[in-house]
Amino acid sequence: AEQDATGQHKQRLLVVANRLPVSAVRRAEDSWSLDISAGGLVSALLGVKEFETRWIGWAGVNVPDETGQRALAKALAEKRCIPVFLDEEIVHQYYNGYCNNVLWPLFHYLGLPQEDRLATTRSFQSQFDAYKRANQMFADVVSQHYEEGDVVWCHDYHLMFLPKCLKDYNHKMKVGWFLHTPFPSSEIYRTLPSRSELLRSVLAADVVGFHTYDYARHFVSACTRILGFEGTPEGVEDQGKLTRVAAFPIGIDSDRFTRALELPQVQNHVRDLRERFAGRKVMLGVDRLDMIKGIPQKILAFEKFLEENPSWRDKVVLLQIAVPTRTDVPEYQKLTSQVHEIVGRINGRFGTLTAVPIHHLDRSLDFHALCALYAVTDVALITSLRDGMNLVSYEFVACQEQKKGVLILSEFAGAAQSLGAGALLVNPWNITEVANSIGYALNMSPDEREKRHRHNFAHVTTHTAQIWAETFVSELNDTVVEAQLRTRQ
Ligand code: ADQ
Repeated sequence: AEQDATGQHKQRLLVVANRLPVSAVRRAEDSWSLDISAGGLVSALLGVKEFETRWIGWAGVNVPDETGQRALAKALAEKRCIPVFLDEEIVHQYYNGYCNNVLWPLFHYLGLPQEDRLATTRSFQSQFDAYKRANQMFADVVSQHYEEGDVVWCHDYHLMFLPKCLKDYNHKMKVGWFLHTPFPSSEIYRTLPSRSELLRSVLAADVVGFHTYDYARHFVSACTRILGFEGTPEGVEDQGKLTRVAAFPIGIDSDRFTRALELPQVQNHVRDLRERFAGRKVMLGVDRLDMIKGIPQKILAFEKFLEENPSWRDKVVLLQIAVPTRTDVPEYQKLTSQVHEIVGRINGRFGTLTAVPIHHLDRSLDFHALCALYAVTDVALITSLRDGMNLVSYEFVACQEQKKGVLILSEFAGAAQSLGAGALLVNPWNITEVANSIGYALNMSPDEREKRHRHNFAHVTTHTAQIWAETFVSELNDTVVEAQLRTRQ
């Protein structure tokens, strides 16, 4: 085990998430090559220096044979990762089914699947059974590796059943759970057939965290209305047992972005992009291609702006970078063709022989290209219909020290609560309002841009991912586990 500066053994933090932060490619029967993804959680947890971190999760590949499993586990161990092996049927029912077809849309206010969407993956009940089985498999792996004194941090809507499984295994285990999506109003949440069982399981954790105070409040009211438990300023109480519920807004590793902007290859990218779009203002959208991101609504608002402002038509370009995700879910395939159709129509309508108003890319960009794009952007357009936080808005702000561009941000993204004073907030469903905001942003005075940017930049550089992780983990570590309290009395 690692030691800290005073030579003491560091406490271990077991981070459990559906996906490990690696992508694994099989090279031979017993050999794998691994690529660690540098984004989000990984850089957040690099900041938590007083703990030795271990990752537990699914590697994203089906490995049916034992030789392959053993080889993968060995390769992952070098990266401090521990695999949970899920077979194809479980992935279909648990991941594609219950997680992405039931919980994801419900938590983003899109409601439960109707019959036709459900039919492709059988019933709620069989999906929920698979969800519980999968969560139990995660719990089995955690318990095999758990040592007394470890702190366990469970992530996201995939693992709502995990806190209970872990406490059943060992009630002394310190367990935290954090939700990266919104938690919806209890009026939406209570349509979920397995609503009580999931709430009870989450409440088995010692600390339950959300991005915003609103999500925490929605969760507490779901517990009071559905389970009849008591909501207190500290959290949720049932027969003297308190589960701490609080807001822990995530951030980004802003230094990673500001440092990247100084690299020669990023500056070359910046120069190329400036030349490419000389004489035009650049508007940017970067999203996973997901219905919650409001991409069709955004493009329609841009169309309305062009329609009403002919003088801008050859002076502005919208770059929409949309990385496809969950491509085997039919809803996502439908969204892709819908977006292509709208973009094609608008480019046909307003394009010329030499230029089109919308560049739409269906792919992800590497980190350096992304930083360069953020840096040359005049107006970022983020129109999520619902979004837990939205880190793209933070990344854009981090890269704008020179340009001081404008952020147009959906009021339904968690980030609206932290960047609201600097951004232009919009209701993404109101196409007219978004079109007007585009006009306002493009014409904004340098003074106003500077003032708005200062506010956002100060927030993004002080509320970092590292501070988020540290705050959550230290709050968790400071909780006195109920069982310990009882034994002391
Ligand atoms: P996401 O829905 O994935 O995350 P977001 O917070 O914006 O949304 O993070 C996306 C990340 O992927 C960003 O780091 C971004 O740079 C990257 N990305 C997106 N599109 C890309 C592209 N085309 N090319 C390259 N990179 C791209 C979920 C929740 C959010 C919450 C986060 C963290 O839905 O609301 O903020 O988790 O908790």
